[in-house]
Order: sequence, then structure tokens, then C-alpha cells
Amino acid sequence: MPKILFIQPTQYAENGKLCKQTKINLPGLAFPLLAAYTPSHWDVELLIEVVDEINFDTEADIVAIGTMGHATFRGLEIAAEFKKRGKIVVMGGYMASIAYKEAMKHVDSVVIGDAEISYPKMLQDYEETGTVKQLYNYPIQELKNLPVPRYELLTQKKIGSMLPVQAGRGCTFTCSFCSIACLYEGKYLFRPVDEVIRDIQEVKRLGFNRFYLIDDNIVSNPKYLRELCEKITPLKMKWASQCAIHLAKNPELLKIVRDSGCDLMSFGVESIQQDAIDSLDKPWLKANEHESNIKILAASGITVSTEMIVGTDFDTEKSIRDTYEFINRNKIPIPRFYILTPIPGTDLHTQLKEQGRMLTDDLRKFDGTRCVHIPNMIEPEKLTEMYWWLNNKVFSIKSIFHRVVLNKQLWKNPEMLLFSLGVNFHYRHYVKRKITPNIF
Ligand code: B12
Ligand code: SF4
Repeated sequence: MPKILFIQPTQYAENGKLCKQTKINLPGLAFPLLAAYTPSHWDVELLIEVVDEINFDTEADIVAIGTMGHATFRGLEIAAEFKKRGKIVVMGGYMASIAYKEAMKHVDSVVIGDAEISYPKMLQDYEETGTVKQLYNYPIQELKNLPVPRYELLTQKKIGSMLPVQAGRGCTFTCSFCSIACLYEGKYLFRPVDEVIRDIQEVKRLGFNRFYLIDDNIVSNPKYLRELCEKITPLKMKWASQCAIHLAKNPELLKIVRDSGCDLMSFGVESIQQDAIDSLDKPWLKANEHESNIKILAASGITVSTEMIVGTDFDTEKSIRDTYEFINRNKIPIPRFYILTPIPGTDLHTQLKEQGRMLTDDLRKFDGTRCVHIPNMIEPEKLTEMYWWLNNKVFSIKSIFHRVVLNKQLWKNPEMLLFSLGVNFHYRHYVKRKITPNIF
């Protein structure tokens, strides 16, 4: 029986050790989905390195490695070890897709973007010829008839309280820094609502009462979101996702979303300065509306998580200090920050490279925690220092207490209060080790 081994690599911490956790709270969906596309005469194993050890002496015929951000570099090390042992090594996912020419130097095959057509072709090639092609690039035009992901590959592991379910893939917007925009270039595909519901029902059948809806901006399709929520409501599930903060602007839709069980959403608010937001090609996002939007969302019962960027051409030491005040003043329960990182392939990288403002090509440094370009109004080293200052302040006991424990909205939902506290202490632990507080 042929065997495929899927590996989701972890990343390195500042002290050179691999990041490990006792459980993973938010596992990705790519491998359970690809496992469901694997013919039944294949044996399948999944290793998520943040919780699993890698057996380099596996009997697998093909080793398929995921590439998410800077964890890709651990993936390249893993690839090299398996290549030494004569295995066929394949890479796919965002980084390998965007930087496929580089990835091809290290592995036998790269799958660019969607794998729904490419992956079965690759397995078929292996069965027919004993080898695989160097590149598979077959984008899909519709996101339908997807099989139910093989969730048992996740439930066998130490995972948290939710499983992932995908609704859409891509995004209509094309923000200059974003990997989604870079790969999908404005293409946004939605799964039929009934297929999404089928997967949510499967999650429920497996004993979970919570799921994470994978979709980058579901609010951009209000009709779809409404229909989806109306069908989620009777399932009495709780769910989390991420979307544009515009959700606050549509009270009727917000109510439908909340009533369907959504109690946690992540919003890319990016910056407190409008010129910074504009410079990221996100002009529809209005900085002066952040506070009122956050209030509306929090009052609706949705726990607000925010994603923000520091290091645009408009950031200064002061704007970063003001960002801390903004987070505290608005009692944002789950904030996250990244240093603006121009990923090769994005418009932002092209612009900065042309202007001679990239400091390094060493992708290992592109982890969102250090400045790799020259911003206009702050020295790169100062930016990195201020990034850690911001994280240390935000995840200080004082700030956690203020934003979470003294947050009246959270007291209305004790489950989310405890959840937010747990996430903050988890992130605090990561910040202390100088790792992006993101893995969860
Ligand atoms: C869930 C998630 C996580 C989870 C789980 C991560 C995990 N390792 O499984 C958590 C929260 C832990 C996480 C962490 C990180 N993430 Co993340 N994450 C996501 C998210 C929201 C969903 C991923 C998913 O399951 N999608 C659904 C599946 C079905 O789609 P897919 O992943 O695209 O997979 C399809 C194809 O790409 C392909 N495919 C994918 N992988 C592979 C591998 C092989 C071998 C093959 C053949 C095919 C293939 O097959 C699938 C079917 O077509 C995406 C955003 C998104 N919309 O996808 C970001 C995203 C992938 N994450 C991203 C990043 C940067 C990170 C971090 C580096 C953040 C950080 N600074 O710490 C870490 C890295 C963690 C790690 N060690 O791997 C970026 C990647 C950008 C890039 N250029 O690589 C994304 C795109 C977010 C963004 N908007 O920028 N993440
Ligand atoms: S709206 Fe979000 S997902 Fe869409 S391109 Fe912009 S940053 Fe990326």
C-alpha cells in the first residue's frame, strides 16, 4: 500500500529551539482536506510538528510539507532530511506557491495554490511512473463538490475545542501586503452553503460544539453570509472567523451572525492612522471609524480580536505608543501585531525593492517580528524594538487585567472571558520568548 506523510512544520523560537505546545487549538484544514482526496488504497499519516515528533525513518513513499509563513524554513530542513533518505518530497501552501521558483530548488515537486486538481494528478503520476512532475499548477474555477475533510486525522491529536470548516477561498480586495491577494489576485470562490453546512454537521457529529470558519472576508458577500448563518442557527453551534470590520455597519446582518452562534471574530484594523492604511491599498478601511465599529461589535456579544501592522511609512515611535493606548482604551480582548513584512511576490515587495528599501533577501528574517525594510519615519532597529515594546506592554498583566478582566462586555459571556484570558496568557508566554504571538 503506498503511503503519503503530511507534515505541517513548526517554527523556530529566538533561542534556536523548535516551538512546541501540548495541544493545538486551531489546526489548519489543508491536510485533512487533501487526505480526503487521497485514494483509499493509500495510507495517510499527518504530523503537526507543534505537537508531534517527526519520524524521519518513515516508510512513506511521498512526504508532503506545508509552507505557512516563516515556518517554511523548518519545512526546508525537514525536506532536506527526507531527501537524504531518498523520499519524494512535495511542498504546497502559501509560501511555496508564492516563491515556487525557490521552493523547486529544494524539493521534487511544488503544488501552486489550490490542490484540488493538482494533488490527485500528482498521486496518479506517482502510481503510473514512480515519480512526480516538478510543478503542478491547476487553479480551480469553482469551490464545490469538496469531500468531507478527514477530521479524524485531527481528532486523534491533542487539539482544542474547535475544528476548521471552509466557506470561501481568496478575497475580492487586493491589499498590497497580503499573501491572499498575491496568490488569488482578487479571485474569491465560495462553497455552496449546503456543503459548508454538511461539514459543520460532521464537526458536530464528532462531538464538537464549536468550529472555526475559514474565510478571509465573508462579510463582502452579505447574501451568502446571511444564508449560511440562517442554516447554522438551528445547529446550535458556536463559531469564530475573520472578516472586514464593516460587519459593524450592517446591524441586521450583525444580529443574524451573532444569533447563529458567532462569538469571536478577528478584524484586520491594520493601523490607527488613515495615511498608513491608505499606503497598504486598503482605502475603504476608515481609521476614524475603528472605535465606534469596535464598540458596536463588542456590544453585539462578539469578542473582538484585531490584527494590526506597524512599520508603514507613516509609523513613528509615537504612533506605536498611541497604538498601545488605542488597544487599552478600547479594551480589545485579543489583539495581535505584526511588523510590515514585504513578502516576495506581493506588490509591496516589488515597490520597496525598486526603491532600494529592502534590507535583506534572507527569507528567514521575514517572520513579522523584525524589520526587513527601511521605513520612512523610524529606523529599522527602532521599529523592531518598538514592536516588542508594544507586545510587552499589551501582554503585561496590567493590560490583560484592564482589557479582559475589567471588560464588561466579556462578563456577559463567561466562556469568552475565560477563553480571552487563556489566549492572552498564551500570547504573553510567546512574547516572553520573542515569538510572534500567533500560533494557537
Ligand atoms: C488556520 C490558519 C492558521 C492556524 C493553523 C496553522 C497550521 N499550521 O495548520 C494558526 C493560527 C496556528 C496559523 C499560524 C500561522 N499562520 Co496561518 N493561517 C491559517 C488560515 C486562516 C487558514 C488555513 C487553512 O486551513 N485554510 C484552508 C485550506 C483548505 O486552504 P489552504 O491552506 O490554502 O490549502 C489549500 C492549498 O493551499 C493547498 N495546500 C496547502 N498546503 C499544502 C501542502 C501541500 C504539500 C500541498 C500539496 C498542497 C497544500 O491545498 C489546499 C487545498 O487546495 C490561513 C488563511 C487562509 N485563508 O488560508 C492563514 C495563513 C495561511 N497563515 C499565515 C501565516 C503567515 C501564519 C504564521 C506564520 C503567522 C505567524 N506570524 O506566526 C503562523 C505559522 C504557523 C506554523 N508553524 O505553521 C499566512 C500565510 C502567508 C504566507 N505567505 O505563507 C495566511 C495565508 C494568513 C494571511 N492572510 O497572511 N495559521
Ligand atoms: S481584505 Fe484582508 S484578506 Fe483581503 S486582500 Fe486585504 S488583507 Fe488580504
